[in-house]
Amino acid sequence: MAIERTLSIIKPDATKRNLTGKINAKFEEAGLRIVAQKRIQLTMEQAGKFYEVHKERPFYGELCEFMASEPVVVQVLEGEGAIAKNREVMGATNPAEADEGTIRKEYALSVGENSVHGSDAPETAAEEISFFFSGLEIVG
Ligand code: DAT
Ligand code: MG
Repeated sequence: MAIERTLSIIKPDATKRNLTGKINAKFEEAGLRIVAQKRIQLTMEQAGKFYEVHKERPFYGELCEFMASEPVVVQVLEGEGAIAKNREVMGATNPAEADEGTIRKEYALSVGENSVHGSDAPETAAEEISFFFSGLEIVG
């Protein structure tokens, strides 16, 4: 398995509850390295652009408002098979369906306020990383 990079976001419900460190510990325990990280507050426009793929879904407006409601921590995670590994550590989208020990099982409040985002494929990972970071900001 190749070394990959993936885009992760610690969402407003988690930053608000001061869970950044606990969530980062889960990534590091799984062998994912945080090779870039910053705390930002998204505008509605930026949130809308980031989640454009979901614009026809009924929850799109609510999702964008939530993502712009409080600061988020955006980060690049690096490691062997990082994209799939991160999805494993995150757990299922709906915390009620997430496995024990996953971030969403332990910390998510609901399917909408589910604490973390992670890219789902190599193409989306590359696009999402460049949405937030320049090459100079990523130090492997
Ligand atoms: P994931 O974040 O696991 O990749 P996704 O890409 O299907 O999930 O959806 C993006 C986000 O949209 C998800 O993290 C939370 C929100 N969402 C998804 N399904 C939802 C639903 N049924 N109701 C409310 N929000 C939802
Ligand atoms: Mg997704």
